[in-house]
Amino acid sequence: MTRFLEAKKIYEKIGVDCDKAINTLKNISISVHCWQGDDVIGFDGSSALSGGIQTTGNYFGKARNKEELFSDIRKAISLMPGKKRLNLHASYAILGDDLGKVDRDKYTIKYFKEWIDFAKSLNLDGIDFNPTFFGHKMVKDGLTLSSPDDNVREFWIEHGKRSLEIAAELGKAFGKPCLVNIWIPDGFKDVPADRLGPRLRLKDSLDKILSNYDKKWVTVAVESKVFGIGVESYTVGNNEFYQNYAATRGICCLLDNGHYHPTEVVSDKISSLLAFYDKVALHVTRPVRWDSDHVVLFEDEIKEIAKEIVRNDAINKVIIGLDYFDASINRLMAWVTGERAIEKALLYALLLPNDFLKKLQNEGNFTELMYYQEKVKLLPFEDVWQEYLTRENQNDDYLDEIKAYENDVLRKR
Ligand code: RNT
Ligand code: ZN
Repeated sequence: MTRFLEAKKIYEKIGVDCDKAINTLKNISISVHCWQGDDVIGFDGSSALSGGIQTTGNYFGKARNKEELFSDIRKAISLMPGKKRLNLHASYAILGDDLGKVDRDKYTIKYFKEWIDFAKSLNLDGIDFNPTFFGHKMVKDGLTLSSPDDNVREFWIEHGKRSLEIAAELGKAFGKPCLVNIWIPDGFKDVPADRLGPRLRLKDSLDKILSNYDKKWVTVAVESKVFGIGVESYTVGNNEFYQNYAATRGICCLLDNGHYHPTEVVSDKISSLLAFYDKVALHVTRPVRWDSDHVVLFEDEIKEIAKEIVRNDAINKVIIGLDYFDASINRLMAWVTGERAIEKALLYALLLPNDFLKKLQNEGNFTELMYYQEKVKLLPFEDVWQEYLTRENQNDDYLDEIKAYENDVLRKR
């Protein structure tokens, strides 16, 4: 008997159907971020990251232009099992002759047409979109939408509006809503003298951006953060600000699991939001001390996040996106390993006897609950994972594939 068939029997004993789990997993769409390929630089003139986010390392072979990034994404996606969308930042506009002439407050769908064709050529399930409020000269004193300078705010409000227009076209192009996630870097290194002013200005700017957009094709989320590098003391868009903003404006929250205090966990926040919102968006990442953006690995918190999605019947409510950037290792290896880690976590969660465990909790049978929660950790998960990969025409040898690509392509850059 194959290892999978044996594993299937073992899972059956605790009431879990492995085929059902695999079939569910292959339809969960993961939004793959374009920005892992070039250290979040983009195509529209920026040369450095700013706003509390940073890539470290200078592993060779980084994508330097559209052709290289397309090639790298194509390769990385080919090694990722499951259904995928593409997550684009506005800074990846393909401006052509308009480079240096047309700024972010004037972007239109025409600068993203090639991305649509590219995503379609890869059979992706859609494109998500992010206005880029960083890496630009109109970030003044670290502020964008919360700036006291009217011109600065006005520029970024226009960028936000353009982004929603572009997103509506992206949504239509794939026949499903495009997620627009708003993250701004605004904050202060040291103790501010006025905490309320910037927040009131942010609230007003967001209201202006959202005053008119196509709700059929665009889903809007706001992403909070606790602090960033160089913005340690105060973040304008913190968790409380955005949760209240989203609740009162009928939009959704995006939880980035690197954006909270180290003992706070996103896995515990998902259900709180599900109690009030139809949709919750995620940025899946891995925080390490002060960094919020390490490559996702198959670790406890990612499993716990996946459990919350699966056991609360929230697969169609939670919009999953990836968000990490590592320049110290092969960038494709980072991309693929992170995507596979969330896929693994979802499969792991789908292979748990969730109803049975819930029942034990509701009966107050915490003794057995502990016993079973501990027991399920060692079930033959790997055999089911391998079977999933086989059915997705994948295998575990992506190291060799990436090494070959490194030698044939990256080394020559
Ligand atoms: C930054 C946020 C944000 C960015 C991307 C590039 O801390 O997590 O989501 O990482 O928009
Ligand atoms: Zn994020």
